[in-house]
Amino acid sequence: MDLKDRFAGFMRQRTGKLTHEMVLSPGRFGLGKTPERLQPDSTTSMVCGFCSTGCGLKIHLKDGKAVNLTPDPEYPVNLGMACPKGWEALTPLKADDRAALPLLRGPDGALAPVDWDQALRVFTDKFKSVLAFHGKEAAAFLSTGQIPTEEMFALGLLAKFGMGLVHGDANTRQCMATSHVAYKQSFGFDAPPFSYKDFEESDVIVFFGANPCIAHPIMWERVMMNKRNPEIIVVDPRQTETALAATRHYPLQPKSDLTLLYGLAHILIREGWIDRDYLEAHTTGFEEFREHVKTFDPAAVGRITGLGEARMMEFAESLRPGKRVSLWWTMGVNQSHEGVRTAQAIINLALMTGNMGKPGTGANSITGQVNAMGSRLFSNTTGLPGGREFKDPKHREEVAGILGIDAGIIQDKPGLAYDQIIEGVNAGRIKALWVIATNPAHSWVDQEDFRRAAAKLEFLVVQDMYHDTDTAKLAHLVLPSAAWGEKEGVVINSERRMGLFKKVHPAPGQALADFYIFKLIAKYWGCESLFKDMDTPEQAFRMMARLSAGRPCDFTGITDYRMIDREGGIQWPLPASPDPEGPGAGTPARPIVRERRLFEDGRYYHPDGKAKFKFSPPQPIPEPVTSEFPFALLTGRGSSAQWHTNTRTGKSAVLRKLYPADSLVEIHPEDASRLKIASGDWVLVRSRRGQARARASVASTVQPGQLFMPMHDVEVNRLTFPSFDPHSRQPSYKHCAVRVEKDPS
Ligand SMILES: Nc1nc2c(c(=O)[nH]1)N[C@H]1C(S)=C(S)[C@@H](COP(=O)(O)OP(=O)(O)OC[C@H]3O[C@@H](n4cnc5c(=O)[nH]c(N)nc54)[C@H](O)[C@@H]3O)O[C@H]1N2
Ligand SMILES: Nc1nc2c(c(=O)[nH]1)N[C@H]1C(S)=C(S)[C@@H](COP(=O)(O)OP(=O)(O)OC[C@H]3O[C@@H](n4cnc5c(=O)[nH]c(N)nc54)[C@H](O)[C@@H]3O)O[C@H]1N2
Ligand code: SF4
Ligand SMILES: [Mo]
Repeated sequence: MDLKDRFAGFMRQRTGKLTHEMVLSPGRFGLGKTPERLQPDSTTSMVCGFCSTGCGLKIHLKDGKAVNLTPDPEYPVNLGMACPKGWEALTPLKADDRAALPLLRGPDGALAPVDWDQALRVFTDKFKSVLAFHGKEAAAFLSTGQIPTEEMFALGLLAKFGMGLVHGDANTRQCMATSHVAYKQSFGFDAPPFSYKDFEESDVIVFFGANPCIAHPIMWERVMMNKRNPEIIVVDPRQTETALAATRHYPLQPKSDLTLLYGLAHILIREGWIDRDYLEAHTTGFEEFREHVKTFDPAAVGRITGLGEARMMEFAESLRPGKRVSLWWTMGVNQSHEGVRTAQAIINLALMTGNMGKPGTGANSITGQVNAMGSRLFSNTTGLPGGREFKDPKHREEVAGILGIDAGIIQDKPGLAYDQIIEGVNAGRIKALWVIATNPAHSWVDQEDFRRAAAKLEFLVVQDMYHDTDTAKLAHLVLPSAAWGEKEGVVINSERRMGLFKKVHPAPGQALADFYIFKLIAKYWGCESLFKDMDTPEQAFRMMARLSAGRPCDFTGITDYRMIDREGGIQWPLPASPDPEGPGAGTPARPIVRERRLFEDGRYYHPDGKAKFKFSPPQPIPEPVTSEFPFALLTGRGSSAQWHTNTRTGKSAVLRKLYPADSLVEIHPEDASRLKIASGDWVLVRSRRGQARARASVASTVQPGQLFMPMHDVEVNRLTFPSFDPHSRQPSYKHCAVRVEKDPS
């Protein structure tokens, strides 16, 4: 009997065997059949649940269920546009393999449906016994940038303050850790300064390791709305869709960005193309930086990067003061063994040329997942809520005071990073792992390592909207969750805009919003008092607003969800009027404008109000190519219709038509002809760790000696090499040494 039949049987036998409380108040637990607060036949707006662009979508309801959607023409982000994933956002909700009931692995080794009561008892018993027998450090969680902020916040409270777990991290480590650390060290707070309007207001737009035509198509549309005839520069080893559409492409050698950026700084200083007044008034450390880049002469840098001296000069000249230059980066920078220093070298260029705080400027990290920014501010993993630090006693006191808990239960260190958690499992120190809204059995670098860890765990819980993801298949317990469209909460996009998820569709079976799963676990654990006054996501949102007071991300001026809805999303910060009794009480301290950038006053968040130059010498590539493994393998997004591990996008027949049926590897024609490989041939790509099978796509999009594979194929991370940025511990997914041959079979 397959799982679907077992579900049906279970539902017939045991309908209604929910926990007492859920039966009494189904609406509260996300079980209600009609969306709360919405008219059954109406149209409402909310943000898309895929990428960090955060487009507004109009959802059309019939009989209380979403039946269709159209992009929102009023929303300031997308102005009526959407990419294929946005248009198809409702389809993945209706898939057959939605997790509709908790599943528990039985003595026969198979997953079988159980009711919530049993699932929650097993969860708490197992975690409690692991902690009791092996200590507080023996259990951990891995979470996500893809659930609303209230859910991340609830998980952080529950896991760290309620269950007493020391270790918890998220897939944002794979994605945004580098930008987070880079901004914090350079600006004093993790604060992407831009607004999407800056795409339209620049004279020169530079993308470092970013492919927005595929990964952020609506941001690219905003670039296309620029009427200033901008120079669009793409720095990427590959000739991507974005590089083809740009005015200039610099196909540098993989991982030579840091050298390139220091070389550019060298030329700018040598030629006097810098903004001395800005440096003097708003930065520290420039003199040391000037010394540091002295040795990066353009001839040598031109050789190392493969760009040559003349193109270095041409590039530098584009950055000279007088024009509005905006510098953008994504995963080609973040996923590197020296990502933090590379991101900071981009920040340094913006500071040197005075390209900060003005229209069309900025050192701008584009985020990836819909709520990467929420996870950076409120997840309680690497930092305490509100961008605070675990190690700062004052911060611990503040958080404890607002939450009404004892500051003594807040640990004084952030806990292990993702790779260290996996290592802890493999070393036998971590015995129980709870995975929420991420699919590491596909996405984590070095799959062999992850698979070994999964096999070693005494207890693996996977909380997902599907019961058959690669990770869920390995779980001892699967907790079924409601998804985007089936629950409410706030997400924060790349330009710091808070947008709303709404409940416009019932969740399948007994799937619950993650928020309510966390609350139920708190109840079974015996720590529900943590959620005092937080019965709903909106009440949790108000608590988060209180925690943001006085922080750079202060959003105390946002009083409720309706305000976010009405304004078309709101960018942080938005502090409340300072006088709680005065005439402006409960209202924002300043007018809400549709698009707003940071640092217009030149004041940064370090105590001296200045931005810091951060730098260090470039380091060798961790796994260089050799005669045995002569190709550099690059990985990344393959098409605008695919989302990561494809659990959602793979469910749409429309999207499936928009991406290749088989996994592909791009190879340069010279290499292909030498290896007698033609387009469409099956080839084997091998690294020191494993092997992947894919069809060759022979094209000069990659340079000779390089291959590219989309990350959406589960085999890719059998190949990737686990090296990490020392400051952010973000994996360097974008470079490893491989060989390729025609598949003999
Ligand atoms: N369609 C779609 N959109 C998405 C996603 C998705 O899965 N599908 N995922 C979202 C998420 S979470 C993220 S993080 C973003 C990622 O968005 P992007 O970072 O734009 O996408 P990637 O393709 O991962 O990487 C960008 C580029 O980095 C280049 N690169 C590789 N090595 C180097 C290098 O050494 N130097 C430089 N300069 N470039 C290099 C690659 O060739 C690639 O073209 O996309 C988001 N949007
Ligand atoms: N080789 C290579 N590997 C990479 C990358 C790369 O460029 N190259 N990029 C990395 C990056 S930037 C990222 S962000 C990661 C992404 O990697 P993952 O996070 O593993 O990818 P997703 O497929 O988005 O996984 C999200 C999971 O959450 C589930 N889900 C969706 N909505 C909900 C919800 O509301 N609640 C719950 N509980 N579950 C939900 C989905 O079904 C899915 O199983 O991959 C990383 N891996
Ligand atoms: S660009 Fe991103 S947010 Fe906009 S519709 Fe596409 S996936 Fe959704
Ligand atoms: Mo990401």
